[in-house]
Amino acid sequence: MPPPIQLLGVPVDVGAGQKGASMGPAALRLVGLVDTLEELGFSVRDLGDVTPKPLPADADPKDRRAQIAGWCHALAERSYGMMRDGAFPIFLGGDHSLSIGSVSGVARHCAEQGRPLFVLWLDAHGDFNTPSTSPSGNIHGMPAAFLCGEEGFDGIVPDAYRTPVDPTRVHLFGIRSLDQGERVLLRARGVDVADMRLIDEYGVAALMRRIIEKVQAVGGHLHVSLDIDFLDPSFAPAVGTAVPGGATYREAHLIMEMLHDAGVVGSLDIVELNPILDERGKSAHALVDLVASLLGRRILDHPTRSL
Ligand code: HAR
Ligand code: MN
Ligand code: MN
Ligand code: MN
Repeated sequence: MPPPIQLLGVPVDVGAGQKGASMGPAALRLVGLVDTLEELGFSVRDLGDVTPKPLPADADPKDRRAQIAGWCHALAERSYGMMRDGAFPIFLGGDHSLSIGSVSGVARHCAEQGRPLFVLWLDAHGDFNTPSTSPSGNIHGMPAAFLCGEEGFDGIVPDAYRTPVDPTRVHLFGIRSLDQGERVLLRARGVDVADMRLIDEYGVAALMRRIIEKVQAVGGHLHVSLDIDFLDPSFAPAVGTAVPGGATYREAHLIMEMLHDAGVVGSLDIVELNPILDERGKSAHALVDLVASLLGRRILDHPTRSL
């Protein structure tokens, strides 16, 4: 029996430079995410949207960091609960700051189970700034650094959820926009970065196979964090921080198909969809189709043969 799928919306957008990703969960539901998953044979429970923890009485209501701490406190607990339920959780964003909470919940569960956690970060950006290196101050440019245990994030999740991921088990993939501070830190920490230049040269299949084999070798749990700006903006334009030269439609699907066949993925974020920037819903549809490929939709009805 495949695990039941649980969906949780996280309509946060204060981590981004512009508003609108808060409508992402609604758009993903509207284009038929639940039906698509049910057609693949899954039992699906939509848990609705997470409610952020209220700000402390003395906090400035406009304090974006305090607001994100409110979201991520609530989300870390929900994420952990979904994992303990034995579900396959899908977090519907919302901007990428939500991964601070979602992955923290998954990480706590994996740590308790003694299961190595790997993270595949599909993104145009490194999201490896810290509060002291960030040129913009936008927290959606920082979550991967938080996950790897960088400093400057005190109190953003409850202490019981501060479970850093080994940076050598964090795989950034599709990267084509890095700030100088991120470059230095990524190299220093030994994070695995497949930038677009590497993808152009070797292709997504060879690079993904290496990651999959690493996870399989230790029976790990792979969390996939899919930022819509990983995709080329020509077919997924609904993003505030579009960067040209992204993954093609088929590259993205091949990644999802390979991950499905490998059976290593145990949790998923879908982030940064800003429906106000979409064109007739095509980005939202593209994301739902990718989730379908990750969860087993295939072109032929039998597993891919080797050559
Ligand atoms: N690197 C830039 C910054 O930190 C831009 C980050 C944009 N991030 C996202 N998520 N859209 O990947 O401000
Ligand atoms: Mn489990
Ligand atoms: Mn991005
Ligand atoms: Mn991102």
